[in-house]
Amino acid sequence: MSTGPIQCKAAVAWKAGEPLSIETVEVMPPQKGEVRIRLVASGVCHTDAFTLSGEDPEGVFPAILGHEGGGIVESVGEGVTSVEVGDHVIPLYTPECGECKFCKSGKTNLCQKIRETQGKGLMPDGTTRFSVDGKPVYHYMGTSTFSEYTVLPEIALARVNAEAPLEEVCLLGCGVTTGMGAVMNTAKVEEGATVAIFGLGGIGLSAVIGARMAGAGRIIGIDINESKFDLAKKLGATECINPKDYDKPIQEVIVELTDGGVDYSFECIGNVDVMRSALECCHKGWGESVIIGVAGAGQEICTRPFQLVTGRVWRGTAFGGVKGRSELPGYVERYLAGEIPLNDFITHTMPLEEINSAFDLMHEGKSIRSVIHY
Ligand code: NAD
Ligand code: AHE
Ligand code: ZN
Ligand code: ZN
Repeated sequence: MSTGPIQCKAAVAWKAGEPLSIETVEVMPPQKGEVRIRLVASGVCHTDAFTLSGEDPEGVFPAILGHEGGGIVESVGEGVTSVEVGDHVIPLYTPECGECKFCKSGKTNLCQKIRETQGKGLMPDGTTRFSVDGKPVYHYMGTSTFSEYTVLPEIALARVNAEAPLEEVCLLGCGVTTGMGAVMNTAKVEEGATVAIFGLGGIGLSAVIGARMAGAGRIIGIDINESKFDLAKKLGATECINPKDYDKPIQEVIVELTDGGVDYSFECIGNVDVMRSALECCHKGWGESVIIGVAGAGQEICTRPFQLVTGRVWRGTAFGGVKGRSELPGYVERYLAGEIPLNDFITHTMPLEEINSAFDLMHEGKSIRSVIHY
């Protein structure tokens, strides 16, 4: 049963563009249909940096960022039946209510039951569970994992096997599931296919894993930071190229390398110019490009419509098309079976007090994933 408010440490983003500040926050008990969890670990994803930068049209401040967490249920609100105190859970920024038009469609993982309030940094009842010295602090992506405790709607929690270390499977809360799912669910890459993956960070490297699992014949990794190439090759990339090594557009280089273009491409950066390259390196008649990267307010993609008229397809994906409550526990089982090398992604670990160094390492191109241990 739920208890009273908890005082704990959290990293608060007071303003866009400023470092996070470690504060004592008050976390209210879970209300009807809600669950309070104690975070054990949280990865730092580029989307956290994107929102902190001020580029996110949905960014509200002050807020507690973080959406790649793993935790243990501390208390449950009225009516909660699907999880209980002590359960190991992964927060879901894409919830799964099972009842809304989207959930019932069988065509998408984008449950919309609480999307409106989530995008405003609020719980479904339109209020926040966080405050500092009585001043309300917003939620982020419905998860706010950069806190020792957070509150989520029950529909935004995946209950997972307690044998899995939360310090590793937290990465399944966003990055690794997104990249693998984009390849396997969104594009449905088939055996023997030629694949190009733009951006070899946490998302792109997970797409490499997905492409290897799908049996792709050629997996071409593209990045301007060559320090990413060794791990990309270890995980399954058959070749890696740096656009800076060529004096012509990278799409032309890839079309030449692949006898007309790739079957599938994935943009894992959030750069609208690279999104264009990713589409245009696809094979005429059938090549499909999937946008994973998130671009800032006011940014737009463009290409000649002729690219689509002649058979290329442009798609996008969120959380790799994965339905969190029903499908994420299976990813954890695949990790436990040794199929998903999460440890390869964790280049740095640190306590919450050092969270700003995780953002520095990301911007310097030195990390794949930093994981905060609480
Ligand atoms: P990251 O910073 O770890 O990796 C980005 C990589 O792109 C880096 O290796 C960087 O060197 C490379 N890069 C940058 N500019 C480049 C260029 N011009 N050409 C080639 N490579 C370039 O980021 P991440 O955590 O892997 O996230 C990647 C993107 O995916 C971000 O935009 C993030 O917001 C987005 N994302 C989307 C979803 C989703 O559900 N759609 C989920 C998670 C992350
Ligand atoms: N708020 C941004 C969009 C951000 C965005 O696209 N987020 C992805 C997940 S990124 C995880 O690292 C997502 O799930 N999108 C679907 C959704 O409903 O938000 C903006 O541009 O407004
Ligand atoms: Zn993310
Ligand atoms: Zn739903």
